[in-house]
Amino acid sequence: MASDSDSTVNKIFQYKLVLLGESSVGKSSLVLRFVKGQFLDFQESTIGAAFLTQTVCLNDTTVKFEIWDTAGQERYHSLAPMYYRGAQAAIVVFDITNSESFDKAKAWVSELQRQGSPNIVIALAGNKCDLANKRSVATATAQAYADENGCLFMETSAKSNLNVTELFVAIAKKLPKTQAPKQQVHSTLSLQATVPDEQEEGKGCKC
Ligand SMILES: Nc1nc2c(ncn2[C@@H]2O[C@H](COP(=O)(O)OP(=O)(O)O)[C@@H](O)[C@H]2O)c(=O)[nH]1
Ligand SMILES: [Mg+2]
Repeated sequence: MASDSDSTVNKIFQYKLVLLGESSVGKSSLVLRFVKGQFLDFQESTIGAAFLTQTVCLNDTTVKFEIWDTAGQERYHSLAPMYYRGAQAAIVVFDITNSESFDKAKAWVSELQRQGSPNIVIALAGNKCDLANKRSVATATAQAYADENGCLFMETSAKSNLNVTELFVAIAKKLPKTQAPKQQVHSTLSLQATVPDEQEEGKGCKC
């Protein structure tokens, strides 16, 4: 009989993750890269928020992310608490070529620390690191800020697919696995979730 420790049994944990950060830093592009493996040079700006899901497989657990990709414009700021409320994880994105976007990211981290879930896992992503020749935020500066504030930190590029899956996997590993597993399935079964039409489901597990 299969037991919890049986290697054929896979526990699924589900978490709400929100992306925050100034407009145009690449939030939607990071999600598109992670969920669909695509990149668009002319990514349409997000209106309100978009919802997508994707799963990652760790050794003996599967982590399903319910991803809320928010619009970065200031006029939508008052809506943000709706999306980060109850989120167990957040990715706060800035653009390494834009130091104002780093200031804005710091403001989001403070807001999450004050008003987000008590044990929220926050990851700071310095995106567009393919544009290193236009860099205006030093890696060491962002890393030091992340360390001081207990955040994960990675430099990413949605364009050249650098550290995108790695970022989500690092978050998946850091999230507490204490909630009741959503369900247990044998690993030979395909992990097909049913989602309403307007939601986007990532194709396949990012294993
Ligand atoms: N060079 C480069 N451009 C990027 C990257 N990520 C996003 N972009 C571009 O930056 C612009 C804004 O991206 P978008 O994902 O809409 O940003 P959002 O407003 O934060 O969701 C788009 O033109 C993207 O193609 C990246 O990693 N490198
Ligand atoms: Mg967007």
